[in-house]
Amino acid sequence: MLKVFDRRQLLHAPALELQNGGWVVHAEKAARAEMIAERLGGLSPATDFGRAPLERVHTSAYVDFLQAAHARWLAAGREGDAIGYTWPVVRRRPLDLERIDALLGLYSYDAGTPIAAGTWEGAYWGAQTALTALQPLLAGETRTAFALCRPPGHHAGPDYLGGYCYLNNAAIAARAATDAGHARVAILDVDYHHGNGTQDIFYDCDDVLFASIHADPATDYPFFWGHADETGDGAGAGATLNLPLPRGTAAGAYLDALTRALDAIVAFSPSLLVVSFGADTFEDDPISHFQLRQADYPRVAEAIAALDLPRLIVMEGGYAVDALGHNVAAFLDGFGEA
Ligand code: SP5
Ligand code: ZN
Repeated sequence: MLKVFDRRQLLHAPALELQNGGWVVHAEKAARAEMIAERLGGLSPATDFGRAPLERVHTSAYVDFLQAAHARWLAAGREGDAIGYTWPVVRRRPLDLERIDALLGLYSYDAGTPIAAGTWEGAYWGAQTALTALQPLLAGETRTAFALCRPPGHHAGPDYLGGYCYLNNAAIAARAATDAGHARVAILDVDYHHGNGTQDIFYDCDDVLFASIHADPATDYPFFWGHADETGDGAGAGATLNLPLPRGTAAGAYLDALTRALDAIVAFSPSLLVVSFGADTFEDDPISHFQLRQADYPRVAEAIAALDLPRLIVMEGGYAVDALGHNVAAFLDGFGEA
């Protein structure tokens, strides 16, 4: 199994996020990736595929913004991490605003996702990590590849950041796979949180299926997406499947939902699978409320492996830092490859 990790991702180091009315130490720490890398070993660095594959899922205006945002923040006389405080919500319209605060509002949807000095470089190499791990799958050289991406990606949409995510690593890889000739690609999202960015990117597409198992957005972030009645639009009608589960869900009900998601993937008949894997479904995760144990992760992986599709595993969330390396290793073990 090829495992890709690029240390330049560690340059992204946001300090604080707004949670429950106060500023707290940011949960998406560089130590997360370091713990996983240390536990796994045998990792390869990323190759540079440039900006073009990023712009197949994100608008070039958004990518330009992300690349320049922190410099604009400093130029406005600020210090520390760039973060918005005004969002356009329903009256959003195409105004040509220049001010950094307006741009931060325009291109983001939450206050948990600051742009720090190293964010562009970290996120850029996160996307390249996913693209690098995809290559041996495109070449038919392996069945399983793991992209140790950080920052995560599944909350980042066509033209917005949020949920600790800036560039949608899984979506970039999925689109690169269809561009390379895969007629249909499925994305299975098993992070605790709904992958709203991935859903938005492919909502009207018929060549990428998005299936997600996540905490019910009636109680959990990101609230405004991930409800069961969101099923896709236009040509993509029926190519989005949301399976929200209540807080407290443990392995039994989780694996039942997984069976439903896998059945939908089989019915779609893709030739490649991208798995957005978050270990924040773990019982001891500090910001999440499912009850999966470490021993459940190989069972989840075995069910996915039984589809017998080439699969790219892309790292998303998981905030119980001490257990994270072990949970990821347990998941990867379930694919039965060295
Ligand atoms: C990639 C990913 O997992 N992103 C998650 C972003 C979640 N951001 C908001 C989390 C709010 C959790 N509030 C619970 C506080 C517990 N003390
Ligand atoms: Zn998550």
